[in-house]
Amino acid sequence: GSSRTHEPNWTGSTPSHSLSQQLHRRALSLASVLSVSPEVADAVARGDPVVALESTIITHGLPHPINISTALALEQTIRDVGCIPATVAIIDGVVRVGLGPEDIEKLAVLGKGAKKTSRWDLASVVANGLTGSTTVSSTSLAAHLAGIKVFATGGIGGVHRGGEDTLDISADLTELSRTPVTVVCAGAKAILDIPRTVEYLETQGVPVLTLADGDHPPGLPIPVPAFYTRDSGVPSPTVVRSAAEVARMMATSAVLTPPSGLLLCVPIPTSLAADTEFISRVIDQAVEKARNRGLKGAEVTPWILAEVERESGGEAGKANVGLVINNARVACQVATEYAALAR
Ligand code: PSU
Ligand code: MN
Repeated sequence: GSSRTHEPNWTGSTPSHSLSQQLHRRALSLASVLSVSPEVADAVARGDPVVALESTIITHGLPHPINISTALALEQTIRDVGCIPATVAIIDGVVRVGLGPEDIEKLAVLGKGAKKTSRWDLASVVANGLTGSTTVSSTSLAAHLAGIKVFATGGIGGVHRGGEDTLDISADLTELSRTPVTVVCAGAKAILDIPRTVEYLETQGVPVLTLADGDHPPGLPIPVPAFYTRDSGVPSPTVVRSAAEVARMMATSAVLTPPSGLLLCVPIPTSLAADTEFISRVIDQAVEKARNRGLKGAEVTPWILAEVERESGGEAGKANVGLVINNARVACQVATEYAALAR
């Protein structure tokens, strides 16, 4: 006969506990769903530079067997400059940060048999004990939970062409606005609407930085790069000239504009870049085909990427592998500068 608010009693055995206390007692510990490899955990604890890597590029982004060689080469590139790589994936219902070569090979062989997993379906894949690859959004999230500040990938997701009607906007963009990790990429592929992608990042308060390199013609404005090519036609909102400058912005953003991350775009080196007219034609045709097939949701990006690879006759694949390695090197420089600042 008390006047206290009625609360459901889940177990019938703990009537004195509030619902929130019961939920809390039943909650999983983070450690039971997220496992950080000892090597990565030690490096993070010491404040040494660690660079996270995603796994959707392994399962959905690149064909077998260059997905294996690229994933292993990425890790080696990071080690060669004295940093620790942390490839992220979900293996049998556990988010793993820091994979061994056997896990990488398993994912590479699974390919599209692994579930491409963003923040959206992360809890469902884990709760069901499945194996999945992580996109930029879920990799950033896992990296942050593990204490990692920098993440290297090829291209990020963005606003799809026609996104003003479909609202197909990658979860990568909103993740950047709520997770303090710097994502190093070569821009967004021109399969996307790059001007709207940059607009959306502005709305979400995500700094968009482009690294100026020696390949830029002097005197011209620096554009946001477009993955296979160096110029999307969109001027970069911010231009940076060194990894140290990026590290200072990360430190500033951490205190002034939390919890947002930063997007660092690294233009593809001129020697690897695809011919703009050729690749635009291939991309336009692939996007049109995807539209005619009525593709929706998570399958859109991998389907278009595979079509571009196929139709470009090797041109796209060559660019792809080279630029991811280049991005990993820049990510190491940023992670090293940030680690030095934080000491
Ligand atoms: N863009 C690429 N290569 C990729 C991807 C995007 O050039 O491999 C992958 C990344 O994992 C990215 C994801 O996070 O696709 C975005 O998918 P969606 O558009 O469904 O959000
Ligand atoms: Mn989408």
